[in-house]
Amino acid sequence: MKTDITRLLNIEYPIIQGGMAWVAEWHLASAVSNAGGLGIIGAANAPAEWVRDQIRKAKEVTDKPFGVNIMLMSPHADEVAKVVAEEGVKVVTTGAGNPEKYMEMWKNAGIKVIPVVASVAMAKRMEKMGADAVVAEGTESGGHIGETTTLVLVPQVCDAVNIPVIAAGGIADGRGLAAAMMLGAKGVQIGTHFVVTKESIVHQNYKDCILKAKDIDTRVCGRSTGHPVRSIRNDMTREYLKKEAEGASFEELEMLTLGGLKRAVIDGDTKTGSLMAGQSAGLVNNEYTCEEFIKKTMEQAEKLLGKCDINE
Ligand code: TUI
Repeated sequence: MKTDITRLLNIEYPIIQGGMAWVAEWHLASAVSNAGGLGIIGAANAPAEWVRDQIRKAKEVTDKPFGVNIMLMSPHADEVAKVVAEEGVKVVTTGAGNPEKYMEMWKNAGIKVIPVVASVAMAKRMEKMGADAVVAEGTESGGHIGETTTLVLVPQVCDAVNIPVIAAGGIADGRGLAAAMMLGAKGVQIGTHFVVTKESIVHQNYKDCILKAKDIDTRVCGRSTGHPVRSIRNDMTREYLKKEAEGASFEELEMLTLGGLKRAVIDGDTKTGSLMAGQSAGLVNNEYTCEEFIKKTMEQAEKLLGKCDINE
């Protein structure tokens, strides 16, 4: 399936992997790229030299394009922004903020820039600033989220901008991909399903929580602090939401989530860890390789779309 996104990014399938903190490292990113999607290394809060090392490791095992996600709240964002330009990364996605100040440097380095947005206003602003595409991410997503659902955000963003739109949030199979295309998207970003793939280095306990999760098993913590984060419900989310309802301070709440993602991903601590995942966790029931998952998703989507290439 060729779309504006496969052509823009020089990839086979219009599937890009979410830039998930701790999860999206070089093993996963290179596996997704080798399977014909766009793998992404998630810089999250990591230092710039860690990101440089990850980029070099990915280059050793794939000659396909891959990207780096820059989490704009990171204290290292300025240095990471320079590293991606120095290392000749082909695509940058950004999250949790406004990447305007880096745009000129990235464009001069020939990087395709794809900000993740959660609103129409931000999508329009990014187009004006020279973005090559946007990811419109609905509130169904895991991790740091906006308020609007994918079903209503994606068509509104498609109406508002002329650059290609990639849909994200709640997409975990070919039905989601086909539906996103019907809303006007030219591709999808998938996070949660990639967490449980065979190539993902995430602790098995975390994978099992996603595999077992049902439709109603995620919670959003941190609405009161302005940084809402979706994860699978556990002791940590229960405690957090209780404290949040009681009006606990930002510092007190932060104590509960500090280091929580590392506890989940590396230590497999499913009680106090931050098991970030989207509402699509209820749709994720199998541990495929990245290649199996991408092939299965494409086959299902193409069947549903009647094998007609609606984006031609
Ligand atoms: O960034 C994400 N998802 C994330 S980042 C993250 S890292 C983290 N780690 C530990 C605790 C908390 C966070 C985990 N998940 N998704 C992309 C995204 N970007 N969603 C929403 C936005 C967004 C929000 C506001 C994009 C732009 C924006 O604009 C703000 C502005 O400056 O106008």
